Amino acid sequence: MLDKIHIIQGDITQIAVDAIVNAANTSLLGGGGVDGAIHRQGGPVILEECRRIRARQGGCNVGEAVITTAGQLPAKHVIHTVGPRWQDGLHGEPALLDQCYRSCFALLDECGLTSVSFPNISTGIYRFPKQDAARIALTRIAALLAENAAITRVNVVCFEEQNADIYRALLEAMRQH
Ligand code: AR6
Repeated sequence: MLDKIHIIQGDITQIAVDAIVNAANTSLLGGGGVDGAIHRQGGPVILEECRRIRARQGGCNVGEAVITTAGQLPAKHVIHTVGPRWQDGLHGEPALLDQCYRSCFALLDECGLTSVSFPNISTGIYRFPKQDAARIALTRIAALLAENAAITRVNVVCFEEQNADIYRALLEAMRQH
């Protein structure tokens, strides 16, 4: 399973996969960080679809996920999930971050998608501690891969070198066990 996980340092918008995950907010109307990059590169069609989803269900709750087209991106779909904003760790932030990964995998399964790229959800503007976020992400991704044999590739795309180092070290430690 762990051999299906690839740590990549770079820009998630440039990689062709079935779905890239966006670290969105509950409004689904765009923002800064990776959300801004995805909407900028993908074009207005993504926002149009987000608006339709918003009209139907009133945005997206923290820990949940919705799927749209990927517009002009090389990926086929964008899965928008909303990570928790870090307060002090006592407001359910770890469980909510874990739930983001579960929600994304549920959509991959539902839509029959087999390859996905994740950004480091919540670790930018939402300030989730990077090491903790990486542990939660990799533990959950490994567990979900064990349950879903159809997924052939999971990229964890780190924009920052520091995150890439954290993820590589953690994945190596998981391989040793
Ligand atoms: N490719 C991959 N990762 C990226 C890219 C990129 N092109 N750009 C930034 N990152 P953030 P959050 C990394 O702030 O913390 C938005 O305004 C970044 O270095 O994008 O979940 C939303 O609308 C960091 O490691 O998302 C929300 O309001 C990671 O992506 C809020 O920010 C996540 O950082 C969500 O905050």
